[in-house]
Amino acid sequence: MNRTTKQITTLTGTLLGILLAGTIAIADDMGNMNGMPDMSSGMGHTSSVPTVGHGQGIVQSVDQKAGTVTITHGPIREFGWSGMTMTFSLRHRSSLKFLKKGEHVRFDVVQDTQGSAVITKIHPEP
Ligand SMILES: [Cu+2]
Repeated sequence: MNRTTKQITTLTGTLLGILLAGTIAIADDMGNMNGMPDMSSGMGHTSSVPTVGHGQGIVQSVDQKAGTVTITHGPIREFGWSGMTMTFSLRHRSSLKFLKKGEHVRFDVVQDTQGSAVITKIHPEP
């Protein structure tokens, strides 16, 4: 083995080392990403508590632009909420056009990951 070959071999070894280090770093990143399903399964665990609340109340206002409805609602047992007036987002904005001020409604509500209340179903009380 002459000197030049030896240098090349050393260089190749170094490059291989860098590549391997890079591969390990990527593997680490993926390990972190794999942590995300763990987090969501953690959230799934908390869903043993009912995740859908059932409410009824009176529409105070509808904001078509914001896609929200403000409702004075009674207690929502599933979340331990007492009655109050609050603004909800609607999962299906199209439901907004059926709502008007003063209307009595029943609705299903969930909490998104930020803890905001989102109505998934809403209909006038018969
Ligand atoms: Cu409320």
